[in-house]
Amino acid sequence: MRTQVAIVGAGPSGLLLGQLLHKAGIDAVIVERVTGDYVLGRIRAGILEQVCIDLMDEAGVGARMHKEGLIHGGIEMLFDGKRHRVDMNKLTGGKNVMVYGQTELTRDLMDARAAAGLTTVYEAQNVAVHDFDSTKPWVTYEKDGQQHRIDCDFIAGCDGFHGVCRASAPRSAIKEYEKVYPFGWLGLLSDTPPVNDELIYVNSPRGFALCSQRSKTRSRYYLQVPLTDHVEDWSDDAFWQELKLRLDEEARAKLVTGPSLEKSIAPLRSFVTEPLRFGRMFLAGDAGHIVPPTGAKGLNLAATDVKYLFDAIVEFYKDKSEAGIDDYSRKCLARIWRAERFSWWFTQLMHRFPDDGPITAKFQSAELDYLMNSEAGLKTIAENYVGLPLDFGG
Ligand code: FAS
Ligand code: PHB
Repeated sequence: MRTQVAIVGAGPSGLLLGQLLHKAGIDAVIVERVTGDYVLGRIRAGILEQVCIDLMDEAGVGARMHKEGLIHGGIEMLFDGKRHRVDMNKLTGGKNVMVYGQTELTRDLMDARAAAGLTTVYEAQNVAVHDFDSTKPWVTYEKDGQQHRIDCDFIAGCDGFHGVCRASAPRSAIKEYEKVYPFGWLGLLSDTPPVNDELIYVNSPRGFALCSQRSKTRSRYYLQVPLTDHVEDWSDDAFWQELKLRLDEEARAKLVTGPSLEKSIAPLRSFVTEPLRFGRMFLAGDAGHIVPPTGAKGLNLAATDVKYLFDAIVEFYKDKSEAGIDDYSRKCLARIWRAERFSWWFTQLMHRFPDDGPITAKFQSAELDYLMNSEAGLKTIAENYVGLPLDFGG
């Protein structure tokens, strides 16, 4: 098989890139390790920044997102028993975020790809990438006992943190930065009305909690849990009891509990690969970086990588210029490190670290108190949470 761009991974990064390329008349094939249902079954991000919303519109798949997505102009912070609202819309001159689950965004992209009759090979086994340091890279995979080869001009490594593309880059050419956090997030999805109109980020003596949502009838909650915990250790009742202990009186009274539709524990890490380009192979999304989900940046960072890669590939074919692909890594990393820094800072501020003494909790209280009572403090949270402008810092 021959194509212009071979995309490894059919998560949001791969599907969004494939859809944008299709709209620009550039041919791409996606190879994915698991089934489409398995991809949809992974419950992940919930918050879209404007840059992600705009990209979905540019890809021509934004209709349901605009119909069902919920616009949020603020978030609430709960600490020392008191709630404070961060009015992001006012503090950023009118910017908002949208609540629209990654599952739904992925479904919209999958449906559009299928409707256009584009090739996505699911359950592709032993995917391998070859000769990406030449101008004639190729990808191989096995399916139904047959070995297949895809000759291409570019390989887009959209295969997530555990993918094959980053692992295939020469070790001498890659530098990896990593910080693993000493706790995880236990997430629960339920068909219950959200406890609050907007998200509530909680720093409680028992640990971090987050009250999020997917719609007016579907809620997503998270609890900070020790890394030694297993999801089977947590019954639904135990989850709801612990969440109540971390909330304030008002939220406790309003909380509607119900059976979990999904429950999982996600580890937290900060991770960045430098560079993101290896000849004709480009890493995008979680294949190149991971953030702790505290700042709701993971999916949104993936979207900006895809935008930069898409623009570079279009420029290559339309203008016969390699300027975009030569600048891809630098452009992505500038934005990635800013989001990594915010996600790390917000995680340090809102979680209880097992090795920290009681004084750290006092530092956190003092910092949160300062931030909530300072225009500059509120603004720094707001402008990072809604997403820094693409041209930030020039
Ligand atoms: P993905 O990991 O989503 O997709 C990569 C795809 O590549 C997968 O479908 C995988 O099956 C496939 N693949 C892997 N290896 C392959 C191979 N060798 N061959 C072919 N295909 C291969 N972000 C938030 O903003 N908020 C959250 O709450 C949040 N929660 C998360 C929870 C978990 C457990 C994880 C892992 C991530 C979470 N994230 C969250 C981040 C998440 O949303 C990612 O940013 C987003 O999925 C990135 O999308 P992709 O880059 O497409 O990577
Ligand atoms: C979610 O709804 O899954 C979500 C929202 C905000 C975050 C992380 C996850 O910071």
